[in-house]
Amino acid sequence: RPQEPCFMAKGKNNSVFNVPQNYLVDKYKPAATQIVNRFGEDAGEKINVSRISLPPLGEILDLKRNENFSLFLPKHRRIAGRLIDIFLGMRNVEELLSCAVYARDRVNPYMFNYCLSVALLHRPDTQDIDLPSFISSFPDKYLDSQVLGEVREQATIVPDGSRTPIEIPKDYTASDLEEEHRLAYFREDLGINLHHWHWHLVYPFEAARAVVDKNRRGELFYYMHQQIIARYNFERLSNDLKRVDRLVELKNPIKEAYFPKLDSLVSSRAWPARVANQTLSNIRRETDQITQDIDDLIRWRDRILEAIHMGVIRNEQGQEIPLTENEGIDILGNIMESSILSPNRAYYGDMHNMGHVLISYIHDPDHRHLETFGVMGDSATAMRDPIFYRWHAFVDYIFQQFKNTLPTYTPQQLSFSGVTVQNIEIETPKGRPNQINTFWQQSDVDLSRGMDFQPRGSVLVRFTHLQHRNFNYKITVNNTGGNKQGTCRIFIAPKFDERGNPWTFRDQKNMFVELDKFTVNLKKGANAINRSSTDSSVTIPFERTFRNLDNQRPTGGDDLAQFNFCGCGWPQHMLIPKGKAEGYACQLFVMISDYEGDKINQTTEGTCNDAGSYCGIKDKLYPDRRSMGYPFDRLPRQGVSTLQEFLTSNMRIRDVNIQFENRTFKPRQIN
Ligand code: CUO
Repeated sequence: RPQEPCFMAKGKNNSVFNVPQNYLVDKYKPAATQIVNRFGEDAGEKINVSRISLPPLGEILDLKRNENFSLFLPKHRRIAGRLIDIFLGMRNVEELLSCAVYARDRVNPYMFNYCLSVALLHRPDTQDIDLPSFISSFPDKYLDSQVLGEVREQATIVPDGSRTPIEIPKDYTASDLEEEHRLAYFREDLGINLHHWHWHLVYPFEAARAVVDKNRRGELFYYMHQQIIARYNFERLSNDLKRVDRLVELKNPIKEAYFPKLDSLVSSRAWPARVANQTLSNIRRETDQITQDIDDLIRWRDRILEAIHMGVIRNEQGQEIPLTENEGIDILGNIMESSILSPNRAYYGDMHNMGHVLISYIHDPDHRHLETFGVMGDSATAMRDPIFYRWHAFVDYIFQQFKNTLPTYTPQQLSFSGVTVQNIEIETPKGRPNQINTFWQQSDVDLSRGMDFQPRGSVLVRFTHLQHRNFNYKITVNNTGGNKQGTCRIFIAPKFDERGNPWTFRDQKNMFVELDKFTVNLKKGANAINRSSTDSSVTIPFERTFRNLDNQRPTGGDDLAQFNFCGCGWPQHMLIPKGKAEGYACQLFVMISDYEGDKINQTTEGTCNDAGSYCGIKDKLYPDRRSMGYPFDRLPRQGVSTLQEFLTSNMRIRDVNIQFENRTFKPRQIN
């Protein structure tokens, strides 16, 4: 197809796009030929972009290119939804490419990246196209702005090949005077923040219904965030801090401060900070088309609590829908978040999202200072801020109120006839039995994709993160019956509370962190189950969290399909909480549940299927029929007050110790 003089943009493998001239934004048109020459010189592959009849972008362009983009803002959500629909509506990949190239230089870059990512994840014809790691597209959302300055400097001065990694200090957002800073390694972990971004990318709360309406997505919103709070509390106890206080009084000063030290490369502005003891205000920001009172949130909370205690919600038509034992939590998740699946957004509101918004505008509620939102306004950055956990502890508290109304599990429901877990052990090669070792590790990640400099070449940034030694679970199960299948569920929790006292079951159940879940085949007699910590159904491997497509692109087929969707998954390096230098007493819990009650009839092969616990499986049903968090998702039956009393013979606990060594191991290179 003949092409006019074209504009070129650099892609991977040094590729360039041949673009029809009318696709250029006006300011580049006079310089089209020079631009072609500049970018075309060392081009490897040339990709022709066809001319199509382009859809009007209209309101999508209201968000300027140098503004920040937040999915929590209703207006941004709405226009992002439009752009997603445009991308999804393209008839084939060729048209999608044309449309994306046309939109790229006009639309806000954060929004463009988000919408195109959602479209690529959901179009049937783009399943073999991989998404670049978000950190390499937008390093500014993850890294100290000073480091980005150094990256630019090094890229300009030092030739590729002679560059040395730029080290990010482990402590850069605060000092030890601030006790919350003890948790910075968790809150600011690159992998955790990437997981959270991906989770919300896979489970958007507003877009075409077919995109939003995934199996049990409301319940997964509850469970994935419940596990974040459980993990955070585990880390807090490991650092001699008490469990996080939920944000109850929305009108009282918020004692936690946070200074993110991030600069947006898109807006060339610093992300706003929050000083200690700031107070939320009603917000009224005309440019963002948002007016929201704190009292609205309080009203929504009370209506939701009323629905929980009445056991029914009222939909928009005024009909009552019962909150049932199995599906109630899914409805409630969609109401609380809220998503477009909420049966009555007008009445139950948009509580969790608006909490993010109110908090993120605490510093400029009426836009008089022309400031944008803080880190709580973006799912890529929200988990950095201590207030995220206080807000989500509050959200989780409401979910737990619902769970507390459900019938408790009876011993008959929990047990598995003829199956006894006889022994469980943790084994680390050359390590002590039932001890897990944690330490600091450094790793390098290449940031060159997200930085605008010439000539290119990799620039490595070296960061320090928590890590643990890989270990194995060794589980012995006796089966007095014939061949059968079970689901092995593995959790861990601290053995004692903040005061050093043993837990009551009703408190400890919320502390259990899921480590793994997998199907086992049991034969008659003794069965030895061996499982590596690296096979966890919760995590994705380090390389996938940080993948850089320039160098790590798989060759095709199943590898590529696996590689695609699945930036969602808890980072493997954060599987195990930090523990303590003197050792930290924990309880490992293993249950073999009856597969007949767990089974979902589907195949899970070929798709990204290895981090199902928190992320589900792409285009499939959630791979476990039980309530998420089972068996710790409900209050215990009458008469049970401790974990020991809760156990049936198909469950077992074992004391394990998490031994933290305050030593930093040298880097491995990611790409
Ligand atoms: Cu993931 Cu509040 O939902 O951030």
